[in-house]
Amino acid sequence: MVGSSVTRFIVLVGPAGSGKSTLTGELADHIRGFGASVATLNYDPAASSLPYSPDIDVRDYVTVEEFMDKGLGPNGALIAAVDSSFSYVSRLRDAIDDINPDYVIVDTPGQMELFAYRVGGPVVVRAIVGEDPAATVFLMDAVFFEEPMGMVSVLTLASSVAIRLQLPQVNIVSKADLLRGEVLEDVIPRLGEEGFLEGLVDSMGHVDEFVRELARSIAGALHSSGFIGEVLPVSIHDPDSLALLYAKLQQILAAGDDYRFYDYSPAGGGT
Ligand SMILES: Nc1nc2c(ncn2[C@@H]2O[C@H](COP(=O)(O)OP(=O)(O)O)[C@@H](O)[C@H]2O)c(=O)[nH]1
Ligand SMILES: [Mg+2]
Repeated sequence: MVGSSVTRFIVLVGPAGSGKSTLTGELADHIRGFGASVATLNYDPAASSLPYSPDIDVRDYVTVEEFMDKGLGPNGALIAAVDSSFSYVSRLRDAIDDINPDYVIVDTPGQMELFAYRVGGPVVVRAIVGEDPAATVFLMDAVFFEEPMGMVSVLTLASSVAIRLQLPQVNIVSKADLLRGEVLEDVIPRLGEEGFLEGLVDSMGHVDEFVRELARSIAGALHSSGFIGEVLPVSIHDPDSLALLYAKLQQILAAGDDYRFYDYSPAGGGT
């Protein structure tokens, strides 16, 4: 890989606290261990301290404080900061090109409206990535996998991000070391099976029937569209899980347009 001129982008997206910044550092180290060069890009203008030293940092160009000084609250200031960072995107891209790494891992803010609803986040990501291969890793905190409604709700959010970013997306359960053994063994590996998630929704007691039917329909659509393929459990305390994530990403990022959408499993026929 050394001397390769193609830079591949791994964009980590997920709610605040889902483990993006931690995974940025750990995954970068892991990939470097295989001899590839990795640059980390912090795109969170509100990050106060990071568990890794970013090679490129949006905070060198824009901070939330300057927008809070103009009277915006923390959330509004963050969104304004990301929107305004578009003016600096070419400088960030130049900084990446100067390093010319095999991979760039992009750490993003946890304000989900940036990537699930608004156009600002996706526009910035597209401008940074350009024509290079890129994939999203969507982090779903293990806590959402304790009951079926949590799973449907966080997978729906994951699908909103996929619709907005329009990149191949790997959905991971982060902090998988916190999962109960039975969820890890009997639930996560079966999420891609037809009817499995709907079955979990059906098996719940004490749910309003309208809500049950809504969750059921959404689960069905997420499955039949091919969106819920493989959901990868990942823990920074389990190097094997990082290896598996890296293998998935290599598969997607090397394959280019053949893997344009989610169905990147070898058995899948694409969408
Ligand atoms: N148990 C466990 N904790 C984790 C893992 N990854 C991250 N964390 C913790 O989750 C918290 C939030 O992580 P952070 O990377 O700041 O999340 P971010 O807001 O998405 O960037 C921190 O206390 C991390 O130490 C993991 O794989 N397992
Ligand atoms: Mg963070």
